Amino acid sequence: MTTSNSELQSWVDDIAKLTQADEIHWCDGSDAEYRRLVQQMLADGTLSELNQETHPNCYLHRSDPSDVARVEHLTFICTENEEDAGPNNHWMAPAAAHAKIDQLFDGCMKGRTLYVIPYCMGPLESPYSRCGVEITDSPYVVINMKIMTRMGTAALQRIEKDGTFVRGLHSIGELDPERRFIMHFPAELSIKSYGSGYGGNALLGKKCHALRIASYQARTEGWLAVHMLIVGVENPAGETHYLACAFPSACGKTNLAMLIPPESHKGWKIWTLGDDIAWLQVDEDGQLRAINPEAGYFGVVPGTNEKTNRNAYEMIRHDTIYTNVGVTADNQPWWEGLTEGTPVLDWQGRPYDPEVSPAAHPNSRFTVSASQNASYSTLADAADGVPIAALVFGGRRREVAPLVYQAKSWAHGVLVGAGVASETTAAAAGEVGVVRRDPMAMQPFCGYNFADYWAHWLSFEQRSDKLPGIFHVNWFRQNKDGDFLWPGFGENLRVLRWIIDRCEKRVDALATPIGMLPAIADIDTEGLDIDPAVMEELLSVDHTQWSAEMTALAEDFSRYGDRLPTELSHQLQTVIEELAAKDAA
Ligand code: OXD
Ligand code: MN
Repeated sequence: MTTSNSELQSWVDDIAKLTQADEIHWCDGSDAEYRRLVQQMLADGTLSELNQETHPNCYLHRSDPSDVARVEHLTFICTENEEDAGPNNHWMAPAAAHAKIDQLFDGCMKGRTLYVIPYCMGPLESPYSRCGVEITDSPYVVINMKIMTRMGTAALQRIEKDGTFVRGLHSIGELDPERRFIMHFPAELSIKSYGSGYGGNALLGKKCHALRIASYQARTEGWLAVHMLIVGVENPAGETHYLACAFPSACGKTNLAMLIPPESHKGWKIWTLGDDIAWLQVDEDGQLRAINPEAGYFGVVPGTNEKTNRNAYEMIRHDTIYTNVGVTADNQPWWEGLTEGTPVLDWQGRPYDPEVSPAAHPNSRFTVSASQNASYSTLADAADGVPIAALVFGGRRREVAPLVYQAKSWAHGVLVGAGVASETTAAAAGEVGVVRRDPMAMQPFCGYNFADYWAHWLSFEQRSDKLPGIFHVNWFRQNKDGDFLWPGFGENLRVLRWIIDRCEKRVDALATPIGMLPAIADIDTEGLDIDPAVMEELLSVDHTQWSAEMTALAEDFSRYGDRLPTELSHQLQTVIEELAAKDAA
């Protein structure tokens, strides 16, 4: 008997039998275990050493070239009723899904070690945290989970105390894209993932547990799992406000979480609590609080440099696992966007030829402990999380969305979140600038019908009269020539300051049909070389474009039929009517 939790013990026994694993290893999460696995992977070629002088304890993993990203078309939510998964998910009936995937697991660990990874999502002592156990045959998954979660003996002790855990079964299988599935069984709090070693498909604590399964569990338990960074903004007087911000991918979430205040903002400090996922709870005083369920960052490498994200650039110079980057002649990691060094090998280990491939895969990743970040907040370990002053949604929009606006109410804020959309970037060939709807930045991650998710969000208004303000930002407005209107990066602090001033009722705003906008004078542009006419453009609301935007949103909502909350339709209708009334006036 390896655990006093008999359900866990018998599940591990059953899986060992099904997969016919050679050996079973219960992970204790120790540094010695990590080092042992690294040595084993260096010996079998799963990892290679990077330059240990310039990058101590940094390793490179090259994944199978067919296995470099999340696979949304192979990701399923398996609920008894298809409508419960909603039009936002791929669905399979649970019995059919189990049958299909168990057949793949049958005998798949012959000759391999089965690792049992007990992990805790969130601080070990927090009532808001939830635990899981991942079974995997991939040591790469074990070492990544060690960085990304609180993993090992302490987590197992908590599981034995709580008596419950999310079950995640994973095998890399043959890494055959034809034999690859990521299945979620929300009612059973379980996940089965086969055929991929890629982070989002294989590190089951992250997207599978902390977003898809947690969003479902949170609905029954009265909290929210969201795709949001958590950041603290400290002013020169020492007051800190915490914001949770949701953005689709390629919108600079990690950069915002680690923002470096510009020269003009002496005395301001930014504290990172999380860069990807937040779990939100209302406390007994009605205050919304957030924890980051993760303990590390699994971030996109290309583009990271001293200018775009100095904190990230520095934190990945040691004790980091790199996946799918290029290397220089002296074995340093190299990626597009680095200002020094020359790659000699690309991410597949081939001689670098820019005609053939970028040096680093565009989705190459770093895995690093959050504590290595210079702006890391120790409150990321606080059992009661941090109080949230504002929730911020955003997208990449060349036009339409102003630099910042505030929702008129909580319910209107849910509409603002449900309306999040973002333009695809140059990385997606042939589709540059195409607007994709990504409600709450959760399109690939909501474990149930979005209509029910929005209803759950709306229900919070009945739970508290102290909910935070909801805002929308857009750092990506462009002029007709395609130049960005707003400088972005550290200067985004100026916009966060307006948001905080609104929360503290220190500044007025202008009411418009789409929400409350800043007066131009209320965004501090001191020291910025920005024309007042540009600020005017950044803070304008084009009624024709907005009417079209609301029509597109109504069309998207129509997919949800009767399940769409009446309150959400009402909020949308109000914006449409106010836009029409202004036009008529
Ligand atoms: C991520 C993602 O990796 O959102 O965080 O895809
Ligand atoms: Mn993410």
